[in-house]
Amino acid sequence: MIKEIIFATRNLHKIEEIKEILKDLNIKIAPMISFDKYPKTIEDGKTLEENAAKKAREAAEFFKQWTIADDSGLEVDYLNGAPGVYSARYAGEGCSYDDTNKKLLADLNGVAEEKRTAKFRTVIAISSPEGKIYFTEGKIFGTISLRVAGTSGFGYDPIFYVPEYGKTFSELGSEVKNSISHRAKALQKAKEVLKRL
Ligand code: ITT
Repeated sequence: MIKEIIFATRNLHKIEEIKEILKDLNIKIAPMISFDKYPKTIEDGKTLEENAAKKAREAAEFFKQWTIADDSGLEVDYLNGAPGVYSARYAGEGCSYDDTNKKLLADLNGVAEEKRTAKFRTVIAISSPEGKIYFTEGKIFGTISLRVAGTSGFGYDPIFYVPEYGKTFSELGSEVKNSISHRAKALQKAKEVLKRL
């Protein structure tokens, strides 16, 4: 099994989550410091798969190392799957998490609770140093809450409501989120791939 892997992300919350979820695997997640001189990947793919593969492959070829990347999105049924692959910049380039949450709540203003169904999807791409890609995927179904609730996590966590628990991801906290989330499911599958490499 490989001993070390670079996680090609600039999102510190994702680093925390992946370290927690992969902690029982004897594999070092390379520190973000190595990315200081590394140019940001342009996420211009039309799908989560395209963007995840691009992030992983560019870093793998640059560092000549095994690399893992995550591309995630929130797909809201009432909005025909938006924001999806555009989740990070839903309220415009450089927008904050607060901006995207406000925009989504405004777009769903007046929409009844039963029509606010949504899912989070994560695609993980693992790239060999030569650019061969292995994909895994994870999903979680929920609804968009009527207002923000809770403080933990990041992104859409304060408005993503998980019916089985009666709470948003932010209210659930990282331990529960990391046991049921889209990213957790994709990473559990990625773990099986990593064990075989
Ligand atoms: P990297 O590309 O550097 O990994 P990013 O934050 O840009 O980091 P994505 O391209 O996957 O990540 O963007 C997806 C956006 O979806 C992200 O900015 C958040 O707004 C949201 N998102 C992703 N995972 C999430 C999660 O677990 N909880 C809440 N929001 C999430």
